[in-house]
Amino acid sequence: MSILWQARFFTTVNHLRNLPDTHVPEVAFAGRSNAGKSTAINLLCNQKKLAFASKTPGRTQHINYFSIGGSRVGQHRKDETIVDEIRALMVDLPGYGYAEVSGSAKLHWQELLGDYVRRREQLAALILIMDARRPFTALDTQMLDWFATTGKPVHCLLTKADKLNRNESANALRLTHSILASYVDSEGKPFPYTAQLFSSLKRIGMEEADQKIIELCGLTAMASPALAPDTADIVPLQE
Ligand SMILES: Nc1nc2c(ncn2[C@@H]2O[C@H](COP(=O)(O)OP(=O)(O)O)[C@@H](O)[C@H]2O)c(=O)[nH]1
Ligand SMILES: [Mg+2]
Repeated sequence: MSILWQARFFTTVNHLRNLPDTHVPEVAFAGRSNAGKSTAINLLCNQKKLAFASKTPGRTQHINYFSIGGSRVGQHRKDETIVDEIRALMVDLPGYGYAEVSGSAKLHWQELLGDYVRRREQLAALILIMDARRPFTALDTQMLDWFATTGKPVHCLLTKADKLNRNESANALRLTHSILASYVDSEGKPFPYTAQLFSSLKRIGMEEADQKIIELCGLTAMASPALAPDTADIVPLQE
């Protein structure tokens, strides 16, 4: 059981000015619409309908917040004592690149996404969801370029890996690593960017994604106390 299974709906936001006044780390999920973002969030949180998954892409034009830790937050989110118990937030960003969204609405959302990822201080990391068959479309690159200005970590989930054979999967991952490695800071140091293969259908990469998200949310110690080194077992060497 993962701490992500505790995730519950927190709030929906339509404008940046309405972003919650919370102070816990948030990890945002971004990706082209239809890349498999909602399905991945639902699977990782072990809930069927937490994030809205749809065969009609582009319909979820809101920023949806899910909280981890804290009870009854959905019903009592004005109550500060309860908001204080929240440990982290998962943020489901609107999918980009949906062809049938009108020009002005598309622009509104592109700008909102760009502003959010560049300016939101609480944002600790980005999970970039890309179809493993076509990673780094122009809009994915734009998202990464925006976020790169912050120097914060990115973890890429190459989804629908079940559609690729072993060789194709390895190539997709290699391509992704080489593109990520091209992001360096002013001293030439690589950014903290990682990537993995993922499939909601075949449950490929679940454990790795779970651990990575928990780590990026700053919840590692709390989530897996059993994995902490047991110092009692370390016997000093005798001379
Ligand atoms: N084969 C396969 N299909 C998937 C996978 N994840 C999602 N899908 C399908 O891709 C479509 C879009 O998924 P959705 O999660 O709504 O994408 P979103 O727009 O990024 O939130 C749906 O028809 C899903 O059933 C996967 O891992 N493998
Ligand atoms: Mg979705």
